[in-house]
Parts: sequence; structure tokens; C-alpha cells
Amino acid sequence: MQLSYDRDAGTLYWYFVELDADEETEELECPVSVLLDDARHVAGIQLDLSDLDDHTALVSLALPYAEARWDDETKHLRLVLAPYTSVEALPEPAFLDVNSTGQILGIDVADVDHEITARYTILEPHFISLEEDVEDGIVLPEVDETVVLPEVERAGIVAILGRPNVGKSTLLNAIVGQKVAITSPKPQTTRTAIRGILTRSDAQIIFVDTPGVHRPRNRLGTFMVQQARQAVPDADVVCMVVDITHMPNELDERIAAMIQRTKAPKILVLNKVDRPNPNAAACLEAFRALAPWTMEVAISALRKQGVDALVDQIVALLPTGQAFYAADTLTDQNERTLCAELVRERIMHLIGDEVPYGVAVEVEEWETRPNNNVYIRMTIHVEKDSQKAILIGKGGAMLKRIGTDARPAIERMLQQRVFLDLWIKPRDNWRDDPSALHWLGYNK
Ligand SMILES: Nc1nc2c(ncn2[C@@H]2O[C@H](COP(=O)(O)OP(=O)(O)OP(=O)(O)O)[C@@H](O)[C@H]2O)c(=O)[nH]1
Ligand SMILES: [Mg+2]
Repeated sequence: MQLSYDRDAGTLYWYFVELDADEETEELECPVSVLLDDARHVAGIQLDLSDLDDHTALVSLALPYAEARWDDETKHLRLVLAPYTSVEALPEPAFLDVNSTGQILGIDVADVDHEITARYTILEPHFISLEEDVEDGIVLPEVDETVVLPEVERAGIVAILGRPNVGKSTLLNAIVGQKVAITSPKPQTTRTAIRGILTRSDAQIIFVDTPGVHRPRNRLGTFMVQQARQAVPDADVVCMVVDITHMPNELDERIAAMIQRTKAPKILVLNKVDRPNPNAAACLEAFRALAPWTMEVAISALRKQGVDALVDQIVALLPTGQAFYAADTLTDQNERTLCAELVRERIMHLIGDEVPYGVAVEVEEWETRPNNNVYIRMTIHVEKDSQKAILIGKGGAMLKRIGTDARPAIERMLQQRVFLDLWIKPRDNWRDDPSALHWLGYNK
């Protein structure tokens, strides 16, 4: 039996056979309940097939599985993964995929109730990752005919690469003019490739900020480095950002090697020129030697110095082309992701040591309430109980501080009053757990 969860669609899939795309199937509906244990974790589901005919055929592919229990009297089919103590009906029916001989091939259960997602602790280890068309490189959006795109002469993708903490995300925000990527004094802040879009009268540039290239110590780290690597092949221009106050190290050499393979113009972006740097000449020479640069530009991303000049240079290198995004689109991330990131940013700033690296923030509920207020419930996943204690702080003071510090930025972005409800959940070793990474969106 294959169990998977499509987070975007909010649907659980239970399949008894591999689906053959060409096979003719019919969709039937039936009432469905969840089986809950004492802690209200979902331990399985129960289908009520009493309104359907030919039960022998219907359940024939399910019954060979140890998890399947058939009650011929009530015509209930239960799929049970752990002991349960109660049965709770779901408001929406389940959809059954039935083949031409009347056998159920699989079941789709919509978790319209957000509460349920939080209760998948038992099911999760059983989730297989959904087959996805994982495309290398940067995927541009389908052009939506209903969106008015700006007329520009040039358009293209610019990959921003560099080792952790050199100021890539600070640069992206300076270019776009708004915070679209979180930043912090700690390395490995950015975890996914983030697009920031700049539309000028002459050009639209899609900047892709990437996680800092480092030596991964877990699956999350491997994913992060992959995100950086994948941004290179499709980029029209590659910017390698370096911190001019430090001599290049082995990571800079690796990144330089990574970008050597593309024919795209390569810009050496020398950042943090606002800092005193007695060693500047030696650093500059060492960075220049890393790759055959098309040009070099010195900037201070923090003070927004040299950033406009850098953008002008980039535009001159872009191919002629059409815009992909509406003129007012600044990023490809949705509001939920941005809010979760703003909370994670506060944690990166407020909490020391290793703790923030084991933190992932997930939006569980989002509800617009009267007077245009919005209620947002988020779960902060940590790896250990001890980390949970640190995040909660004495008498809950730290958790409160995280919320108070994150809220103004979220309210500014949403232009709404926000009520933040933060919860912390330990989740053993999630950075090495493929199903948790999938779940948290660190696998696309
Ligand atoms: N002095 C100075 N500090 C900067 C500059 N640009 C970035 N910083 C600081 O450097 C730190 C790291 O900045 P980020 O933008 O988060 O760095 P990043 O390269 O995106 O880091 P990762 O996401 O971890 O790879 C932050 O504390 C920034 O404020 C700059 O031009 N001058
Ligand atoms: Mg970053």
C-alpha cells in the first residue's frame, strides 16, 4: 500500500496498486472517517462503502494488505496503521479510483480541516514522496494571458551565488527595494532559491538568491547546495558575491569551479566595501584569480552603495526578451512562505548557537477575521526537547519576544493587523528525514 500526502492540494492518497496512466478509471464517492488515537493522531481511515455495490470486487485489491480490515456487516473498509480509540467523520467524502472491473485502486482523502495536518505524526513515516517532474535549473512561470506584462527590451535570469554570509540576500533586497529574502549575521540563513524580480522601464530581471554553498552535514544542507548549483545552468548572468574583507577559501574555489561551466557572463561582486579592510589589495587579487570574470563591481549591499551601478551593468549583459512577471511582482514566494520566513529570521537573530539551524517554521492556519485582522498559526519545528525549552524561554518570554519582533514586519507586508499564534514542536532529526523535508518544502 502506498501512502502519500500532497501538501498543496491538502490531500492524502492511499493506493493499492501503481497507477497506470492509460487505465480507464471511474471516480466514486463514499463517506470517510479518520481513526484517532488517544492523542488525536490519525492512525488510519475508515470508508463507508454501504451505498456502493459489489463489495467483493471493490475491496479485492485492498484486502491482501495487513493494514486493511473489512467488516462485511457494516460494509466498512478500514486502513489501520496504529491502534486507535475513536472514529471521527470527515465533512467531505473520499474519492475512490475504481477500474473497469470495479476494484478500488486508490483513495483520495481531502483534509479540508487544517487541524488534521497537525495530527499526521503516525502517518508521516509512511508517506512516500510524490513523483514530481523535478526539473533542473530555473523554471519560469507559464505566461498567464490574463496578466498584463510590462513592455521591456531586455529580460533574463541572474543567479546570485556565494558562500554563506557574504550578503547575497542583503543584495537581493537592496535590488528589489523590499525584504523578499531574510538575512542574518549567521551563515546558512537562506535555504531555498528565492526569486526577486526587478522591473525597470527597459528591462525585467529575475534575480535568484541561493543558499550559501557550504559543506553539507545533513540532507537539508545537501538540498541547499543543490539549489545553488541548479541556479547556474539557466542563468543569463551569474553573480558571485564575495566578502572582500576575507581571503577566498576552498568554498570560494568550489563556487568558482561551479560557475566556470556556464558560458554566461560572470560578475565578481565584491561586497562589504564599507568595512575597514587593511588587507583589501591581497583579497582583491586572490578573488580576481578565481575565474575569468567578465567584470567586477564593488558594492556595499547593506548601505546600498554601488547597487544601481551593478544593476546597470547586468542589464547591459541581458539578452533581448519579454517580461515574465507583472510589473508589480517582486518575488515568487507566497505570503505564507514570507511570513514563516520572517519568524525564522527573528529566531536566527534572537537565539544563539546551533538552535536556529534545527528550526523550520510552518504556517498551519491562516484566517481573515472581522475588521480585516488576520489570525496566523505557525508551528516552529525543532529537533529536540531541549531546543523547545530554549525557544520558549523563561516563563514563555522568548517565544513571546519572537512573536512581538516578527509581527511588525508581517503586518507591514500584509497591510493588515496580525494575530500570531506560535507553537513549538520537537521533531527528531528532521533535517535528515526525507519525509519531513518533503513536508516542509525543502525538496522541490
Ligand atoms: N558591513 C556589511 N555587512 C553586510 C553587507 N551585506 C551584508 N552584510 C551583513 O552580512 C550578514 C549576512 O548577510 P546575508 O545577506 O544574510 O548573507 P547571505 O550571503 O545571504 O547568507 P546565507 O543566506 O547564509 O548564504 C548580515 O549580517 C548582513 O547584514 C555589507 O555590504 N556590509
Ligand atoms: Mg541568504
